[in-house]
Amino acid sequence: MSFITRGFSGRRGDRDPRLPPGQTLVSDWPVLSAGPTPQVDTADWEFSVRTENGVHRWSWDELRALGIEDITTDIHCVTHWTKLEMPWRGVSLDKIFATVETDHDYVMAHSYGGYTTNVPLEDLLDGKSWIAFEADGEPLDPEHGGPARLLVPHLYFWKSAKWIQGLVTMPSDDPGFWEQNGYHLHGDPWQEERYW
Ligand SMILES: Nc1nc2c(c(=O)[nH]1)N[C@H]1C(S)=C(S)[C@@H](COP(=O)(O)O)O[C@H]1N2
Ligand SMILES: [Mo]
Repeated sequence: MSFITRGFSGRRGDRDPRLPPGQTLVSDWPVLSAGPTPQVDTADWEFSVRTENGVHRWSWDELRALGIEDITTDIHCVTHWTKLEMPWRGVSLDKIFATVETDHDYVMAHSYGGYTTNVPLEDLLDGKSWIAFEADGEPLDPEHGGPARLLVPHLYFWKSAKWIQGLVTMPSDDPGFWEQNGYHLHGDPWQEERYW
């Protein structure tokens, strides 16, 4: 009896503290897409932010000229996989919002292909999110959201909209695609905000 108890608590003690509750480590990188992979050429690519005050637009080169950062972060999918210490490169949303004025507290992220997801603006600022275009030292594969995706690693990975096209600010926290289908409005993996 005591042998079993020790063995069990020993395994629990070995659990990686970077692993949120209910998550398991993976070393590969699963692909999860609700629809087909859109083909987006960087020559035609445009990123926009629309607020109650107007629209801001960036071409591929203009966005990258805002300043590219190296990021190393863990990612957590609501389907229970976590990938640790992934290297990414991208432009911080702080750089993008430096010239944007809004009184709205929420944004809807819109992707090429029609996917949407809602995020509070405060979860995108202060070094918490990026428009990412490289992962694992390579340009993002189209199936992983290339040429560019939103990266909000402190929330479940469904918030990291692949093939990002733009953000629209909102006065209220309206649900996006998965949120309308039962996923949590916020999605903090440490609070296990999976469904609602
Ligand atoms: N445009 C778009 N972005 C998306 C999705 C999607 O279906 N379409 N799926 C989300 C979900 S549920 C997850 S877990 C991650 C998966 O990203 P990956 O395929 O690169 O692992 O992308 C998120 N972003
Ligand atoms: Mo997901």
